[in-house]
Amino acid sequence: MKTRSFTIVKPNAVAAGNTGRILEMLAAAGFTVRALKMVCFSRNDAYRFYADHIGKTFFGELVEFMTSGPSVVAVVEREDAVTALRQLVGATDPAKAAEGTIRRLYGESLTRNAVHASDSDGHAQREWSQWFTPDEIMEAEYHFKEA
Ligand code: 3AN
Repeated sequence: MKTRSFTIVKPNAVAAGNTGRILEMLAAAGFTVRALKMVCFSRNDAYRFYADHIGKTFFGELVEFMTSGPSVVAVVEREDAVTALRQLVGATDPAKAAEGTIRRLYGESLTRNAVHASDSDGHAQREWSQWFTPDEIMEAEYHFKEA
């Protein structure tokens, strides 16, 4: 069944000019983009998005990084989207990520690991809802109408 996941091209990958290459990898892996935009995480956004990590040793560094420049957020769709996206993205630590994964190619460190991929259907929905209203997510049935 086709499902959706949520991804972020993080500030290091955007700043390095890798957004296009990462979107190309998503398309090549069979993902359809349903919503896409460039955003700047505020500290409040970062605290909300990473609420589960508040208090961890790396949290301060994570907030500094995520607020350091623009990110690109997207809702993507495919068969078994959450699992397929996690596979394409690779392990959290780019040094341990499999050959050919996005983090292996474009990640620099545990924190500056180039992309985010939701870890469950429930989290995916919660995460994209932080950035997109239902109206901003294009449906498969959507057709452009004559003015
Ligand atoms: P993933 O994004 O692979 O699901 P999470 O959810 O465990 O990883 O962590 C969220 C984010 O926090 C990671 N994408 C990474 O940027 C950062 N992070 C996780 N673990 C560490 C760590 N040990 N040191 C520094 N940053 C970390």
